[in-house]
Amino acid sequence: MTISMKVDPPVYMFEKRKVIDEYLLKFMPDITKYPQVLHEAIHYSVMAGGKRLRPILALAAFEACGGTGPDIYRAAVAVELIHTYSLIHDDLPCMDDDDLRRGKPSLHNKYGEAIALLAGDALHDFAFRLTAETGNTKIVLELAEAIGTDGMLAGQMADMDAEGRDLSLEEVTYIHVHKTGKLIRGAVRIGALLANAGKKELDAITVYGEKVGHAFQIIDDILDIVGDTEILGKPVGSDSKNNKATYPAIIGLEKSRQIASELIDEAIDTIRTSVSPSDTFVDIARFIGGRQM
Ligand code: GRG
Repeated sequence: MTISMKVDPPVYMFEKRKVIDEYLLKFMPDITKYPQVLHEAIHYSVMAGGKRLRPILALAAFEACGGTGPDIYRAAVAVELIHTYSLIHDDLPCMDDDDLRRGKPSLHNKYGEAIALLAGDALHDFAFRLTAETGNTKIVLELAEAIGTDGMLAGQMADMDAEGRDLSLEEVTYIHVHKTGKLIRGAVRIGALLANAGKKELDAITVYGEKVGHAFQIIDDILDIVGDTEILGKPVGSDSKNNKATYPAIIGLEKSRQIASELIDEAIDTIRTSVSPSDTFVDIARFIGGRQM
């Protein structure tokens, strides 16, 4: 498989994205209630679009492990709310200072920095409330670990520490695996844990999440150079503007494409040999490998 080829999202992703959007609207706060402006800001960011990749992966893992019942929607929405929270804070002037997100002005541009900060905080609260409502403490812990100081926050901190320094590929990999990979890994594990997956399935799904999560960020680095701002909904060239160490900056575009492609193939192999014969995971991995958005 070549990952420079455009791969459209599989039908599964279109269908589940619609379902996730419905549940997002259902579980988010009432926009007419005080503090309206904060609730509006939350809706603005969450409903601005987005691929809904992480909640879709949580659903796919749940289904592949034979899960049933509605709790998965609370868990999947929680993961998307945390993801949106990370995007809002990542765009702030004190972080990447990006003006565009999901094709619209980033939240602090529209509502100001203070509201953007509080909207992120509120999304964190809503996310943990939703996971707690499932009564499954394993997934509450999984989410906390995915974003904590050994998860996404560690990646963001390492990313900030790296500014103005030349990094090794190993150091960039640490950033990618933590900043982006841990939430994707957490998403599939949350789906599997909620479905009471056995050890063999959970281990395979974990490896799948790690590999597609890592590939996802390498492709993000590539798209920051060769992507299209309109399709991506965020500015290209942000990494070089912010002097970020990326895979292409260290090893070039071709080698970066090759490593991402290998990670996708490995993720597919893992899932084919260890989890039920669903093609959903394979299709999603291929989409990640060939994504233009
Ligand atoms: C939320 C715990 C927590 C901390 C905030 C700012 C920060 C600390 C972390 C930044 C994490 C971050 C923004 C990583 C980048 C991940 C990434 C490649 C995002 C783009 O994801 P897509 O393409 O976006 O799935 P859409 O818009 O489609 O949802």
